[in-house]
Amino acid sequence: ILAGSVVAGLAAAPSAQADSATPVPRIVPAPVSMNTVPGQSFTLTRHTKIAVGSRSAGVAGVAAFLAGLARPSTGYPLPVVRAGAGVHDAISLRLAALPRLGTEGYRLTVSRGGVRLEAPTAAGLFHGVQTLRQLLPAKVESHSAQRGPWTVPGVAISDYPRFSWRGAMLDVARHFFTVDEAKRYIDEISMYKINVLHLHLSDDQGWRIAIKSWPRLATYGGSTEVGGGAGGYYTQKQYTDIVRYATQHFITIVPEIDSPSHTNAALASYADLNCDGKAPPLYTGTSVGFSSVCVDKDITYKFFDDVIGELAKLTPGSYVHVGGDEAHSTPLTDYVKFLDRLQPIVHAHGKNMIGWNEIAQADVQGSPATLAQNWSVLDGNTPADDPLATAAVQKGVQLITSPANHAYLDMQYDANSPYGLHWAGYVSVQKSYQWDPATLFNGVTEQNIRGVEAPIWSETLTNIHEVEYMAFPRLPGIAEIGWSPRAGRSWDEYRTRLAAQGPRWTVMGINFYRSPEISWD
Ligand code: TNX
Repeated sequence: ILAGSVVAGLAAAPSAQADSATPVPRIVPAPVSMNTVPGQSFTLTRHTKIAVGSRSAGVAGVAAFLAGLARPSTGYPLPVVRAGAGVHDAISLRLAALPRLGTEGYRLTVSRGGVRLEAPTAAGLFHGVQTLRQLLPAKVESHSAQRGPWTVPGVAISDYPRFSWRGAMLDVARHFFTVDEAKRYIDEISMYKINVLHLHLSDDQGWRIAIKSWPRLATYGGSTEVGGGAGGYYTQKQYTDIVRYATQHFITIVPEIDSPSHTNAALASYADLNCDGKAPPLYTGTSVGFSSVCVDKDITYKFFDDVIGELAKLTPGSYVHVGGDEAHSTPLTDYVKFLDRLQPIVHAHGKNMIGWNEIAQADVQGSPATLAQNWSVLDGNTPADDPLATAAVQKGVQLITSPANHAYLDMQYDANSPYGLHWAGYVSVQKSYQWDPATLFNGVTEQNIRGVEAPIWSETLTNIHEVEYMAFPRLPGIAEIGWSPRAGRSWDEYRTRLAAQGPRWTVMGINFYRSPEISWD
C-alpha cells in the first residue's frame, strides 16, 4: 500500500505541500478530494495511446479534444484506440456507473501504468480532461512541438461540482464580439469547468442576433455599438455554430433578450414597438434605464413571441434569459403586467425563464424552474437582507448569484485599471474570490441557489483581449466558488494555486492581468 498525502477538500493543501517530497498539484477549481501517490507518475511517450472504453460519440468527442490539445505540443501521434486487454501505456477514458459523482463528476487515477479517467457522463470525462491538462506541464498548451518530459504526477482524484450552474456572461451588445472571439472565450472558460455561457444579445446599443420575422433588428438595430463603431450581429447559422462549439465544450448557451428596458436598438428598428409610434435614433452612449417597450400594445407581445420563438428553436438549452433589469422608465405596475405576459410566452416555446433579480417583483412562478439572477452589491461573507432575493425564494424561484462587487468582471481591479467601470467598487482578485453564495443573504439557503455566474459587461471593452484582461485572473476564482466545496476555501491557499495558472496563460496567449496580489510562477 502506497502512502500519500491526502487532501480532503482543501484544508490540508498548504501544509501538505510544504512538508511532502511529492508536491501537491495546484489545480483550479480545487478537486473535492485528491491523494498524491509518491513514486507513481506517468510519462507520455510517442507510444502513448488514448484508449476509449465504448463507442459513445460523447466519449469519442472528449478523446478527440484531448488528442487535439496534446498532439501539437508533444509531437506524439497519441492515436485514439479501443480499450482492450492488450492496450497499455494509455490515457483511458471510460464511462462508468459512479452515481456519487453525479452528472458532471469524474475520477482520475494516475499511476506508472497509465492514466485512468472514469465518469458517469461524457461531461464528467471532459471536466476530468481539464484537470489532467493542469497536471501536465504548462507548455502542453503550445501549438508547436515542445521538449518533454510530459510527466503527470501520481494522483487519485475524485471530483464533482457543488453547483449545477457555473456561468459566465458576455455582453456582445454594448460592443460586438465575433464568432471567433466567442469561441475563444468558450475555450478559456471551459478550462475552469464553467458550464453555462450567457450571451447578452440585445441592449440599447445593439441587437446581435438575426430574427427572420423582424429582420431590421439585426440589420439596422445591430449596425452600431458603444462609441459609434460598426457593431455587427450573428446570423442564425453563426449563432448555431457558437451553440455547437459550446456543446462540444459541455457548455450550455443561455441567450438573453433584455426587456422591457435596454431595448432602444429594437425600438429604433421598428416604430410600432414605441407607444408614440415614433422610432428613436440608434444609441451609442452608455446610460441605462431610459428605454421601454410599450407594455399596453399587443404588437409588443407578438414581437416577443416571434423573437423568443425563433431563439428557442435555435437553442438546445432549457433557458431563455429575458433581462428585466434597470427598467427605470417602466412604471412598476406596467413592469409587473409585462412580465406576467412574458413568462407564459417563454413557457409556450418550451423553455424555462431566467431574468435579473428585479423579475421577483412580478408574479413569477418557481415552477417551471424559473431563475432570478441576483446582481446586488453584498458583503458576501456576512449575510444581508435582500428583499428581491427573499421575494424570489418565497415564490419558489431559485437564484443565480452574481454579486456585482465580487463577480462582475467588468469592474476595475483598482484605480489604475485601463478598462472597466467601478460603480460597484473596485474588485481585486481577492475580493472576487472571498465570498460565498451561502453567506450572501439572510433567509436564503444553499437549496435556494442554483449556482454562480460571472458577467462581463462591455461598455469599455472592445475586443476579446480586453475581455481576457478583465476575466483573468478573476474568472477562475468564480468558477472555483461554483465547483469546489465551501469547507476549507481560503484566499491564502487559493492564491498559491492561482499562481500556477500564469505560465499556462502565457503559453496560450491569454492577455491576463498580472495582479501584484499573486506571486506568479
Ligand atoms: C448594470 S447589472 C447593468 C448593465 C450594465 C452594468 C455595467 C445589470 C443587470 N445591468 O446594464 O452594463 O451595470 O456594469
